[in-house]
Amino acid sequence: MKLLNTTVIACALSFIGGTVAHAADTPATAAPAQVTPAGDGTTLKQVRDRGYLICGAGGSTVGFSAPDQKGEWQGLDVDTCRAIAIAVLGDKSKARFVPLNGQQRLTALQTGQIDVLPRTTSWTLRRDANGINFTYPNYYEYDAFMVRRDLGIKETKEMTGASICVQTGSTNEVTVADLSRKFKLDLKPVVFDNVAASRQAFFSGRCDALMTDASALASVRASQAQKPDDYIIFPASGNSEALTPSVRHGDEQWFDIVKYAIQATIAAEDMGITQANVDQMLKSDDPRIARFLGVEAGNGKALGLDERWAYNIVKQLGNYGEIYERTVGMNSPLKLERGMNRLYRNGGLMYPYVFN
Ligand SMILES: N[C@@H](CCC(=O)N[C@@H](CS)C(=O)NCC(=O)O)C(=O)O
Repeated sequence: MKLLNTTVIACALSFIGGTVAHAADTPATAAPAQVTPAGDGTTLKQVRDRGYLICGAGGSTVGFSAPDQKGEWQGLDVDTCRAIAIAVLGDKSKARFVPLNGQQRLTALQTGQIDVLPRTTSWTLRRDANGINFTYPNYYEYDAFMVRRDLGIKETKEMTGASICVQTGSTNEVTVADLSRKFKLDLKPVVFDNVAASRQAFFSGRCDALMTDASALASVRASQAQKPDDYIIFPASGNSEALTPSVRHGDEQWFDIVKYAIQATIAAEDMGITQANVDQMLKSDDPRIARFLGVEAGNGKALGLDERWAYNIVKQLGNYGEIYERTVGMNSPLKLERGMNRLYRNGGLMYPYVFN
């Protein structure tokens, strides 16, 4: 096994920090509007007055959030943002996206430059305790390494001395250090602020491995590798992480709205409500479905939303399973198995809350 001898480029390990700026290499459809950090109930009013929702996004991970060839944002995190826009404003086109790197994302949320952060962000104790409220996971994940197949490495314990391209301010940066310590691997992190630069560095041979969420690696391999078959991906730590959209502390109503907008996609799948049958379901005599779709009023009023908010989400986007398959699953280039992201009744971790 031949490993590259590299040095660390930059290494500011930070959970929260940095300033917000547009990534120069990723198109933005919204300038970060100046928003005052919200107190109770003010985010809903601000979003309504503004007329659109502002979401923090990755910008370069196809399947989660990236503009397509027409410049339209697509992905699981993008549809999560659209679901919230639909709940609040009734229209999926009323969502705008600000690309943020790993270090910028939490500050942008805390300072009110974005309304919500659906950006492959793992739910962690220190983030949670530092001004962020995580809502409900939209993707359960594990971390992984991607290496060139011809290196012949197939598991973490074979990585001794390897150089690892990794993002600043990510959970992955911590895990690389942990793995090195736990298994005495002498891993050499090569740390980047810019996700595009880290991927480019890996493909140009600057690092032996690229380390991040397994889904992001599948995305990078499918969308950026010249020959995807030349690379293998294997689990890094064996730990799982819940990628979870978050809101800032201080606005409980907004917290509930975002949580239930995500939940609505999961509950719809659980109740068998799809984009194709949702109009039919309006006539259902199942009281649970009638309440969910707003045929029987109450849920909308409780959240401060239109009674048809959940109906509108399913009508415009589909349920969680439909969104999953379209963005990262079998109907997408990534072809990721549902795995942990199946409904609980099918052996997964996604379970619906009670909608009454
Ligand atoms: N889930 C991890 C990693 C998140 C992360 O940094 N993801 C990479 C994926 S390679 C990223 O920077 N993505 C930016 C993008 O999606 O464009 C965390 O919350 O720290």
